[in-house]
Amino acid sequence: MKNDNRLFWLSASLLGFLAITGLAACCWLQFLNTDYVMHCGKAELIEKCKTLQAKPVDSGRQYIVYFTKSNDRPSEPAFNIMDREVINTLVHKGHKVLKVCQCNPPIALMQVPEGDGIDPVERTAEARDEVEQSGGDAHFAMNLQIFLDTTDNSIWTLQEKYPKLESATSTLTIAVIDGGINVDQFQHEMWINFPEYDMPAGPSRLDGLDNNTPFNRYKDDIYGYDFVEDASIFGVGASIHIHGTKVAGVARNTYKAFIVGHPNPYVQQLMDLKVFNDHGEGTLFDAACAGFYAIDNGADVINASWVYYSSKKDSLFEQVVLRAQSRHIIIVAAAGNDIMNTDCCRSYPSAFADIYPNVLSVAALNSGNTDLASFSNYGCQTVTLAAPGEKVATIDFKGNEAIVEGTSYAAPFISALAGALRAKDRNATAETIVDYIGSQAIPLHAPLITKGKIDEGNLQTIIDGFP
Ligand SMILES: [Ca+2]
Ligand SMILES: [Ca+2]
Repeated sequence: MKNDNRLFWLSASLLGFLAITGLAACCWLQFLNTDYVMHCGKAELIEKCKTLQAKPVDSGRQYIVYFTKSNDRPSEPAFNIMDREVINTLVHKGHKVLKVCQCNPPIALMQVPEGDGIDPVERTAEARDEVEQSGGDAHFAMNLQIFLDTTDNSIWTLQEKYPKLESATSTLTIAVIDGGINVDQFQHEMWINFPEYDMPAGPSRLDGLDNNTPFNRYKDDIYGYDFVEDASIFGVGASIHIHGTKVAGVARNTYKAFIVGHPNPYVQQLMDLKVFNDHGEGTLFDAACAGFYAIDNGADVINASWVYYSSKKDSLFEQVVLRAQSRHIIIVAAAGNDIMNTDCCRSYPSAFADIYPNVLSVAALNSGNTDLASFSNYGCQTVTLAAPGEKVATIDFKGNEAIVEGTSYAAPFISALAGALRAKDRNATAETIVDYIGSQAIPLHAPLITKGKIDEGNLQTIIDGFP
C-alpha cells in the first residue's frame, strides 16, 4: 500500500513536470492519467474504504433531529414550545430522547422504538413526515461514530528553532474539539468563561449552575465543556486527556515560539471541548454540539484532529461548517492516517475543504519535511496542504515532553498559524486567511490542493507577509 502510493506520487511529480507550464499536476493527472482514476476504483481500496466508513451506532437506531427555530427566552430549555410539541409527538410514538444539545437552535439525539422491526431509515422518514405535518421546521441526520485520528510513536529531539512574531495586541481562541485537555498543564493559556469562573471563586466555583448572562445553558463551563458526559470538564469521570493534551501542546509550542521575548504578545487561548471518551470513541452528535458551542462562545479557530469516513456528505457537521463560515471562523482538520486518497474515500470534516472556503485540511509531512508521511491521507481536491506530522514535540497529560506523529499533530500547527494571522488582523475573513495560507505553501508536488507544505522554515515569512 505504502509503495503503491509512493509510486503514484513520484509519477505525479514527473508527469506534472512534463505537463504544460502552469497546469496543475494534480488536476491534470486526475483527468488524463487512467492510473489515477483507477486508483479510486481499485477493489482493495474500495474494500478498505468500506471498513473505514463509520457505521451508525446502535444498528442505526439513532438519529438526530435539529431545528431551525430558536428559543429567545434564555431561562427556558433550548426547545421552544413548538419544538417541544414535535419532540413529544415522537416520544409518544415510542421514540426516546437520548441527548439534547443546548446550542441555539438546538439539536436532539433520538432513538427509534425497541424491536419495532421497522428499517431505521424508514422510521426516520416517518418521523420526518410526522414533524413536517405538525408544522415543525426540523431536519434529520443519522448519528455516526467517529474515532480519534492518532499515531503516537517514534523519537525525536525537541524542535526549538521557531521564528519570532512581531507586534501583538490581541487574544485569540482555538477551540480544541478532542478527548479533553489536561487544563493543569495550560494554566495561563485556557480560554476562560469569566461568569462561570468568578461566581464565586474558590471551591464553590463549580456551583452546578449556569452563571452566564444571558444563559448559555451550560453549567460550570469554565474552560469549555464535556459533551460526552454532558457535564463540566471537572466532573466525575473526567478523562485522562491524553490525545487532546498533546494536540493542545502542539498548538502551544507552535504559537508560543512566535512570541518568545516579545513584551506584548498575542494571547492564545485554548477552549477545551471534550467529545471523545477514554477509548477514543466519540459521536458526530457530540462533535457537532461542541462545534456549535465553539462558534457561539467566541472561538476564532476550531481544531479537529479526528476524522470519520462517510460515503455521503454529512448534513449535521456541515451545519457547523456553514455557521462557522458565517462568523468567519476557520476550521482546521486533520486529513487522517490511513494512506487513503480522500477525494475517493472521504474523511470528514477534512473533506469539506473542497467545498467550504473556511476549512483547511492538513496532511502530515515526514520527519525531514521533504514528502508526505508514509501514513498520511491525501487528496487533490480535499486536502489543502501538509505540515509537520512526524517526530513532533509536544507534552503528555503529565506535562512531560512527548514526541508524537500523525495528522492529528499537523493540524494544530496550522491552527496556531491561522490563529496568529487572525490575531494580526481581527477583521480578516476566514476565506482570506485560508486562501493566504494556501498561497504560501512551498511546492512539494504532493497530491494536495495546494500541492505544498508549510513547516518551521516558512512560518515566519508567512506571518510577516500578512496582511
Ligand atoms: Ca454557562
Ligand atoms: Ca456555574
